[in-house]
Amino acid sequence: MDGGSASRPLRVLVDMDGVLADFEGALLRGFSAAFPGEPRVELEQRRGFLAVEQYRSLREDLGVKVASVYESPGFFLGLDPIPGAMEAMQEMIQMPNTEVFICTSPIRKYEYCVQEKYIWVQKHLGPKFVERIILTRDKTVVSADLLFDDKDAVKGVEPNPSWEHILFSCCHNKHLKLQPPRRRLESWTDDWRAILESKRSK
Ligand code: T3P
Ligand code: MG
Repeated sequence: MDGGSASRPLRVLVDMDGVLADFEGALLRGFSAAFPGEPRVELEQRRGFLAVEQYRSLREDLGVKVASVYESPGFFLGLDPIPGAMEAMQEMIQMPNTEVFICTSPIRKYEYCVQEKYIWVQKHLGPKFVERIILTRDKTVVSADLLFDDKDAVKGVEPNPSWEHILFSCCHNKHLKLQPPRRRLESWTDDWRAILESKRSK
């Protein structure tokens, strides 16, 4: 069912880092290149959303070192697309009765990150998606039906966000057991279309 012309369009928010753009892969590569002699956290060993905390737990000074990688100019621009993500977004934006937005947070040291996120979207998804960027440190105040996000707990000032958070699988969250009714999307080859349809029929 496509929702029909009388029904309200389905509004979908798609996170950027960890969902469209491979933050973790680039971080490990960047860290290894900048600090070749230092211990590193392989992707299979990643636990917890913030890489800086896991590196700090290895050795105090490694936190600052790993943060310097994603705070550097060119980091966010150089991220690889997550497999299947660009194709899924191009398909989603064409779907009838569907409104898709990219909903992403800048890092605190925003100088390069903000501009580079815009350029990345222009380069990999095109100008129509640049029009659809929502840049915010608080996703709970944005209204939508769905949010695909790799962060295990998306928190903010609104205790009851309008969207259902679908946890997008990423190295740091793969091991987490979700309490029902929470749902996951394992990858963009998994059935994201069925998740959209499940919200339309409600
Ligand atoms: P996004 O909202 O697109 O996932 O925190 C700011 C952005 O950087 C946010 O982007 C998430 C990403 N990020 C990580 O994915 N891991 C980290 O350890 C940090 C510091 C940021
Ligand atoms: Mg993310």
